[in-house]
Amino acid sequence: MRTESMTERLDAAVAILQSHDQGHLTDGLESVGTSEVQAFIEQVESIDFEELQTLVTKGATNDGIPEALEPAPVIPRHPKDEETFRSAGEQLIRQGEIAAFTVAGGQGTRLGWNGPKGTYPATPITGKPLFRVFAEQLNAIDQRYGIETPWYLMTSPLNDAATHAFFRDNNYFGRSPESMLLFPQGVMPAVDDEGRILLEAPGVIAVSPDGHGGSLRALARSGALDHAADRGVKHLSYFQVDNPTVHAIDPLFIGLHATHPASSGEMSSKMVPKIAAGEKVGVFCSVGDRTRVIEYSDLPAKHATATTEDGSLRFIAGSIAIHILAVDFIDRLTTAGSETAMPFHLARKKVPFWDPKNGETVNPPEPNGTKFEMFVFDALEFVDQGLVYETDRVEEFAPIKNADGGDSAKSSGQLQTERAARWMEVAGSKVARNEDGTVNGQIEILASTALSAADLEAGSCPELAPGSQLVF
Ligand code: UD2
Repeated sequence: MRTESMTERLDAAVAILQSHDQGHLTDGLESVGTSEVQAFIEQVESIDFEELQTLVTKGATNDGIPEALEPAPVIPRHPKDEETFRSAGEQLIRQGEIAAFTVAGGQGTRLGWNGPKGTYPATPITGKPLFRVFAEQLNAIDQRYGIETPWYLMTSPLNDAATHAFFRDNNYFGRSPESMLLFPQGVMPAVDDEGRILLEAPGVIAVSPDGHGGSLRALARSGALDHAADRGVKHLSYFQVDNPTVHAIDPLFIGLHATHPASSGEMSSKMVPKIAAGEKVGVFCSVGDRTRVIEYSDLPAKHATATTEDGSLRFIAGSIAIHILAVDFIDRLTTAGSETAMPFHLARKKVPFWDPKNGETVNPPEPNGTKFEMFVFDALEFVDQGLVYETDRVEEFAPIKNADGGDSAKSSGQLQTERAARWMEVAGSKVARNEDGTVNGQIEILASTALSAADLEAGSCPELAPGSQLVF
């Protein structure tokens, strides 16, 4: 039954819709129940129609690709004073100034997995889910430094409940639930080519997650920034849910971010050299005094394929979506006015919609609508000095994005094994390899055993016999 206040709210929602030429969204509303109407009102109330109107009339709010694009300067692997920076990072970790932040709100469409991506089996032998891989790393960090690292995990309204349930069912993988905050990101409505918001069903507006750039707003809105500030956390170590070899908390990277003269300590990023002009990663560029990431789909071909005198790619710094962001910086970005608003990117997509003419859901064969997403790397625009640091691909980039082929669990598993093999070899252990140099077998090294090659003690490592599996 509709209460009086609900009727008032519905009237107000309808008035808002009409004033923005979106009155068609009430089509079919008379056929749905009270709780659906309630949910519809909440959806309408959560939409920023002014913002949407601007996006529809002006298009993307990013400025397009600037002409004066230069490759961004990069801090090389093993930089000068490496040990000093690592110690500085370790000090910050020990002082409890670092939290982990995972973005896990994506829909994982390419993976075809019926559940949050973080629940996907990721390791080559024991098939540990991604969330567990990260949790075990954090457990090892906590043990080593005698701390409790806060972990912020952004879900989406589509996978939030399932993600909560997964952690509960697995006892938070031994982490204290108070140190964790799971929160859903925002959504944006999808519009048709006339700028009319699409209906998914009567009383249900078609929305999709607002991109990982929405994570900054979501951190503020969810109380995660306050949670961090209350605990004295100064920086968030940001990574995507799809990369099981990420060093969730990396002392050297943290030290560079917080204390290197080329960093303003607001936001730093890791890169790996691209292996091919067409590799699907964004590229770090310089525009004037700012660092920017230009997404692979936006980088003009003349830049993507340009080479230097020695034949290597000119725009070679591939973004592997690992960043550190200062809590103060996120706070500034999310509380200041529109001058620090993150731009939206537009993507034309096939958006299923409900057609009131025949009361049926239509699955369009061609893209029929536009979705709006923010990208976290656009925050670099507001950074004084954004540091970009080169890391090793095998060491920390083995993403799982597809069900098979490149960037699949299989290719990632091979990279995980290769990394483990290298660590073992550094420690003087024998690893069976095939003639082509690939590892002849599979290896998983537990985070409690080692977080990097330096943690394996020379002479005390097991060996990998040909064709065998090794977990230690
Ligand atoms: C991303 C980067 C690309 C490169 C690559 C490295 C973008 C646009 N592209 O490509 O430049 O760095 O990663 O692996 O970032 N996510 C959310 N909410 C959303 C959308 C995404 O949480 O609304 C998360 C998602 O769960 C995943 C990550 O962001 O962890 C990456 O998203 P993606 O799969 O759309 O990006 P991808 O792989 O095309």
